[in-house]
Amino acid sequence: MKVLITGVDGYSGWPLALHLLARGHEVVGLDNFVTRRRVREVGSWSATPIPSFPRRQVAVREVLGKELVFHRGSLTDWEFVRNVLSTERPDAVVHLAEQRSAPYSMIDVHHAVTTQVENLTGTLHLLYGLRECCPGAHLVKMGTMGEYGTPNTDIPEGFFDVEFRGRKDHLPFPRQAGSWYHWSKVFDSGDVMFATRIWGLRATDVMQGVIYGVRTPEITDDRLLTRFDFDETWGTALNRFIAQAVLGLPLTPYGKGEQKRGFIALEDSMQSLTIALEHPPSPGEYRVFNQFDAAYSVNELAELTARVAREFGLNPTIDHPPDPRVEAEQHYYHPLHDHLLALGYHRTRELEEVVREIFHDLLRFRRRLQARRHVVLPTVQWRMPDSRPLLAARHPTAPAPPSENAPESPPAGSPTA
Ligand code: USQ
Repeated sequence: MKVLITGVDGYSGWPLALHLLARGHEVVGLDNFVTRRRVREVGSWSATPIPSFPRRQVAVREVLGKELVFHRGSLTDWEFVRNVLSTERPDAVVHLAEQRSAPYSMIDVHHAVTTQVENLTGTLHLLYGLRECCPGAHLVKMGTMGEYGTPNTDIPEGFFDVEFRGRKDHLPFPRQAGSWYHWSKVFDSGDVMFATRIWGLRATDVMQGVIYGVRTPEITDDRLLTRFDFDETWGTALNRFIAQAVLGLPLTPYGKGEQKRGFIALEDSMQSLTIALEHPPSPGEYRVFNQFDAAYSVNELAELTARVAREFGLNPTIDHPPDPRVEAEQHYYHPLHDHLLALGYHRTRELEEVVREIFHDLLRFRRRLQARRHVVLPTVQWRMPDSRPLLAARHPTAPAPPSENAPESPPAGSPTA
């Protein structure tokens, strides 16, 4: 099968290209390298050294003996999208080319607007491009488990049966995203679902949990490594905890640290996406996969990281800085994830062994972490600077609003929710 990967230079786009090539698929990649530029914008870099894309292509040729065709450009450019799709006519498109950082989208109005305009424009261009050039192609769209938020009920895979005032229906499960970034994915989901309905396109919307790990079986040479971000904006909590341990900094589960998320190893994420590709939906079908293996709280991640760190002679402490995000710090979390299992998916990697593997790699690149240690602590705030009354009104569990005589702002550093 011929697969177009948008965002092929990214954290999961790159190992997916290697994996599909190794399985004998034809792979075409597309990217505009904006993640590399934006990581530089926040003063950081990947802990793993990432070669330029032409060098990556040479490495693929030399190590895997395969050709990776590449188009440089942005999905926000309609002519570029139409040109790539009409030239390549792929059987499937895996759409990973989106601004993927929640904190980046929360920096200010410009970052919020850029995130939503870019993400939604890219998806709409792809949908129109598919309609015009290859309507039979299967779109595998990277969404996020964060679209659902943390409701006090189980979370189905996309849809659920509902009965209201005596009438029943099968409807999309409510979305309650937690950042402008996560909301962009919600809007994307609506657009993809609508396009399947009106044009008969076929699509899989992948509600991806947090991915962890730097290695897949195809990454047998350092030139094939994928990126590893650890700064406050681009690094996920687990990446940051491991980097903090290597740097001798305290680990930072925010607030109470009982925020739970679904997780999947990089290698198993590749397996899931491949299963989705090799079992396409029917024309007109919009299906949703909740793609994760197990849920962990950030406290559990911090404790596991500290335990594995000790095997490497490191002895990190665990700190609990105030949560810079507006999110439930303690909540029920039970999403379902049966659709992939029904297609033969099985977990192959355990969290602890992968954390150990990451330590092995990061210790080799310790100097690169040290050179950027100043970007690890959180600075991006979700809430208004003076937001206690607003939060208290919306969240019954938030501290009571200050009395009229109290100072307008809480003292610096005090928890606010
Ligand atoms: N967190 C900490 N300490 C830190 C960093 C984060 O406690 O130092 C907490 C956050 O407050 C949050 C949780 O860890 O409660 C997860 O945050 P994260 O930065 O690891 O991940 P998130 O912002 O949710 O986004 C990541 C990817 C995103 C993907 C998403 C999947 O960056 O692209 O869509 O995971 S999911 O979380 O399922 O929505």
